[in-house]
Formats: sequence, C-alpha cells, structure tokens
Amino acid sequence: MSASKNDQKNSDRRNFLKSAGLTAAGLAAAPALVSFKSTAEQIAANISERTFPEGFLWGTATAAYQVEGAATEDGRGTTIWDTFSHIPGKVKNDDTGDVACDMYHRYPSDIKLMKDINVKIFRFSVAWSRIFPDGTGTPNQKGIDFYKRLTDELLANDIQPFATLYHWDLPQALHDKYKGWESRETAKAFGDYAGFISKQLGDRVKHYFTLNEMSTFVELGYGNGIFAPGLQLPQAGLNQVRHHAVLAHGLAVQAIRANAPSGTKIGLAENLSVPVPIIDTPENIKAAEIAMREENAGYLTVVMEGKYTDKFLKKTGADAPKFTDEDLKIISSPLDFVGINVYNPAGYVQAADNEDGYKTLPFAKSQPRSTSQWQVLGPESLYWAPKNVHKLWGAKELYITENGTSGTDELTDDKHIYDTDRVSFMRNYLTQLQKATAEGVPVKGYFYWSLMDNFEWTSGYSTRFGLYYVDYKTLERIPKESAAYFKVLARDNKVV
Ligand code: PNW
Repeated sequence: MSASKNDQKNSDRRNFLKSAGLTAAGLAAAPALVSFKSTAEQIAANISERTFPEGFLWGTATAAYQVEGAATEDGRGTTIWDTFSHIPGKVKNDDTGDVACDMYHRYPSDIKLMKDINVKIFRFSVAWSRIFPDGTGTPNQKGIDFYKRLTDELLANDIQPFATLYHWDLPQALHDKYKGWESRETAKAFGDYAGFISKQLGDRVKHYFTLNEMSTFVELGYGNGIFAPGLQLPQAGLNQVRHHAVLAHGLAVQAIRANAPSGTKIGLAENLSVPVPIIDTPENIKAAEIAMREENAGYLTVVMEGKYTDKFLKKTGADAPKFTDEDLKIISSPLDFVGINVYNPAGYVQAADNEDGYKTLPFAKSQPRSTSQWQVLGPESLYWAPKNVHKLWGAKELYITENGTSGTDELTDDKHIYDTDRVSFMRNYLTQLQKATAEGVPVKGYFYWSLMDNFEWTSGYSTRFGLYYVDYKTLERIPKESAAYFKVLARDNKVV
C-alpha cells in the first residue's frame, strides 16, 4: 500500500473516532456551541489521561459453585455440576466444588479482602439448589438466609451486590425430571425461582443478571459435552436447548419485574462472540458489526431484537428451534442494562464479497494465549464488544460483567505472586475499554473475574484467575501483584 493511501486510512480512522466521540458529546451537551466545545475538550482530556467516567464502578465477580463449597450444608440440593465433577475423568485431577474456597463460611473476611482493594460492586451468583433443593417446590429458608447474610455484609461494607441467578449449577432434580434445559419446563421453573428470589432479596439487591453465559453452558454442556451435563445433542435438540435458555432469560425478566420493588435493574451476563476488525477501515468495521450480529444470533441477538435472524433460520433449516411469536416477545423483554463477559476476540475479520459480507481470518499459530487454551489474547475485544453492542442494539447501560485471565501464578518463597502477565493484561484490555467510554459508550462498571482463584470448571483448581491467590491446602488467600494494581486502578478511576 502506498504511503498516501496509508495516510488516507489513518486520517479516515481519526475522523471516524473524532466523529463518533463528538456525536455522543453533541447529544449530551445540546444547547450551546460553548458547552459542545468544552465537552469535546473533556473527551480529548479523558483520552490522554485515560480516566473513566465519573462514578464508574469497579468490582469483582465470582459464582456459587466455583467458590462457595458447603455442597451438602443447610439443605442445599445436588446440582448437575456436583454429579458431573464426581465422575472420574471429567475434571482435571478429579477436583470437585465440594469445598472450593469455602466462601460459604468465609464470606465476611472475603468481603474485607474486597474492601481492601477498593471494590464497590460485587457480582456473585445465587445457587438455585440452595433456594429450591429440587428446583421447584418448597423453598429452603436456610439457603435464603445465607444470601441475606451475604448481601447484608456487602452493604455494611459499602459494596453493592449484583446477583446472578444462574451460573450453570442446575438442580439435578430438574435434569432427572425434565432433562434439564432440553425442556421448556426448566425455563418456566427458572422464571418462578427468579421471581421468588427477587422478592426475597428485593430490599437488598437492586441489580440482577438472569443467566450467565448462555452460549458457554449450552454449547459446552449440550453440544460438545465437556461441561455438565456432558451431552452431545444433535443439531435440532441443541437449537431447542438454546431456545429454552433465551426463553428462561425472558421469563425471569418478567418475573423479576413483577416481584421486585420498582427501581430494580435487570440484565444478563453474556459471553458474546466478539469479532474484531483486522484493520480499522470503514469496510472492516462494518464487517465486524455484521459478524457480531450473526454470530450471536441464537443468544444476544434474539434477546435484543426479538427475532432470529434470517440467516440463522436459513442455516439451521429443518433443525431450527420450535418457537412461537409469544416466545419471541418474552425473550426480548426490555432490559435495563446489558452485561457482557469479554475475554478474547472471536476472530479477526475483514470485509468480504461473499454471502456473509465478512471473512474471519485464521488465528496465527503464534497468537498469544493465556494458560486457558481457549483464551486468545486480544485487548481490542474490550473495545469492540461494548462499542458494537451499543451501536447494534442501542443498549443504554452496559457492564463488563467478566474480564480476566489465567496465569501460572507461582508463589515465591517470600509468599508473593508476581503476576506481571495479569497486570499487563488488565492495563492493555482496560486501555481499550477506556477508549470506548471516552467515545461515549455508556459502560457503567467493570467486574474483574475473579476476586480469587476458584474451581475453574473442567480445569479444576489448576487454572487460576484470581486477584487473590488461594492456597487450597490451608484456604489462605494471598493478594497477588494484580490485587495491588486493581486497588490503585479503582482508587484513581483511570488506567494506571
Ligand atoms: C466464564 N470457553 O467461563 C465463566 O462465566 C466463569 O465461570 C469462568 O470461570 C470464567 O469465564 C473463566 O473461564 C468460560 O471455553 C469458560 O471459551 C469457558 C470458556 C469461556 C468462558
């Protein structure tokens, strides 16, 4: 490419960024040219100072089965992950969540650990089987009390609780009775449970996420079978499971609206596929948008649009899910915010003259990855994910509900963990997120995954994502270098 063409592209890109930022600023500061200018200057200052918007919320995330332990305590019912992790060979080293980080008992000191690093929001999940041991029926008061104690303790420490209602630990009884997510009955039961919990915790919890990462638990649990319940369904069955997951989400939104006090905010936490333009030209940027919409057609797209895209229906053909118009209305119940879990780019894309309008390039063999083989490292994903969710669907509020990385995390003789890789990861990814917020994308908060090392599904305890190291022999928590990084980041509200 000639130098002048390059210059042209660079200047196109600059103009694009400028106009994107200014458009947002212009909308926010309508009346006078003066305020328009000063807002534009503010944007420029934010970009160079790398600050996040005022009031941006910094937090950490966990999930019940991964941290709580106490698997048979206080009337908790068995879940599909209890069953699955106890089958030899399913999880690395045959680890299980029986004890995990024992957060069920240690939550008061864990909340202190959060406070120590300036956490203001905490995302945890409610274990459905602690509330309804069999998925439906009589509620278990001891389970409810646990989440009341937990949220009271958070509030007493000035940390806002954000509750996820399903983080993959389906009550085993629903699997046995209805084949779990293969049945609509499970979606209905989820709606009932969501309504119930939002009534119980309504005075304490103001933000709910319905389901965590539908795409992950459905594809890995019912598609390739490496997650619980370990099934490999044919395409038609798999599409029906996908449909039941989005339906469950919609039913839960409606049930929470009907039961929670007004002012309660509802969203979901989806690990969406994030295509990243290989080179930021207008054509490739458009291609990445098209790709994001189509690649999430069975999940976020149908939730946001209330229809399956034509391409999705064409591609699935006779195997398409069976659904009604009423289902689509439920699935697309309006949300207060969209939560996205962002770990990696789905691929680098470019515009193409084909039926799809885009082409996904193969990853280079040397593309860096974390110790989780699926996690291709691409910080730009934390720019394009919120940018395009906002652009495609006009989401008014966004949260990064998970972002993090796994490393080797070696404990030195003097009891330190110098996780330089994680610190670098956070700085690189957050630089991209900051750029999105500076351009006016309404991201309200960020949850690092995870507060501490925990049960990493099929990788067991061998894969560590935490800001705090967990010594699984003693259950001691030790802050890593990244915890120190997070503390300054949250204090200064800027990339440091
Ligand atoms: C998410 N993949 O899981 C979950 O929400 C967390 O429970 C989990 O601990 C975290 O990310 C880190 O893995 C994923 O294979 C599991 O692509 C697997 C994949 C993606 C996300």
